[in-house]
Amino acid sequence: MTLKRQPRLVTLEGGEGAGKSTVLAALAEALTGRGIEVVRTREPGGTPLAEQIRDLLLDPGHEPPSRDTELLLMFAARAQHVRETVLPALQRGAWVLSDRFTDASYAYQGGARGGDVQFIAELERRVVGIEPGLTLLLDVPVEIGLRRMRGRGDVDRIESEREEFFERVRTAYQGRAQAHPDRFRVIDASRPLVDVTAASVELLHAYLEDGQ
Ligand code: Z5A
Repeated sequence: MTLKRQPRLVTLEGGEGAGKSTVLAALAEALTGRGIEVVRTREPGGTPLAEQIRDLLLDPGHEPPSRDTELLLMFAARAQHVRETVLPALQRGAWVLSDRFTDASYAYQGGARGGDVQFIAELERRVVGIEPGLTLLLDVPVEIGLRRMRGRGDVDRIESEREEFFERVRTAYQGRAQAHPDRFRVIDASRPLVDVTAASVELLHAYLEDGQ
């Protein structure tokens, strides 16, 4: 079973402090400015149940999940998100902008935690079944991203990992982008946020002009 590409599903990926939140808002504005209906969402999360799973995964107050538990909870949340939020929106003709999607599991649970990538691919095929038409990877050196993130205050369970962990996340994301050049666009997110946002919006416009 192959993944069904969804041209109106656009995902944002990147390490910590890459600027995804700001960029996502600008992309949504660019689409609504063209009269397009947009659903903004995130992973883990995006439905009430998936948001509860997010809390289990990220709240440092809970028992730390094992590597497999973390992976399976990410996919449990994603299964719910895809069925209850993403697919219904796409089916009615809306665009979906998601702050992270399956590539994050390859980067964090695969690359950084050393999980079995074949198993992740199997879960992706069986549980998700779809892939984005466009993925913007906001790529920032780990040191810069962590400085930004820590400057912001509260850190969740995964954010409190060591620097090497985030280096592995970055390397895995870069590998995903190289392996899927047809849907990935890599943006240098070490620049000022206004430039990162402008570059991202420009890529979205180019994607729209290409007729996706
Ligand atoms: N996770 C996983 O392990 N597996 C999965 O399959 C999925 C997720 C889907 C989600 O938490 C966590 O779950 C995430 C991956 C894991 N873990 N970590 N760590 P989240 O959604 O809360 O975490 P996040 O996606 O990393 O959020 P973030 O750190 O907030 O990233 P961001 O949205 O890219 O950053 P931001 O809020 O836009 O910016 C952060 C700060 O940096 C803020 O103060 C900005 O003003 C500043 N910033 C951003 N860009 C710039 C630039 N260019 N210049 C200056 N300052 C900047």
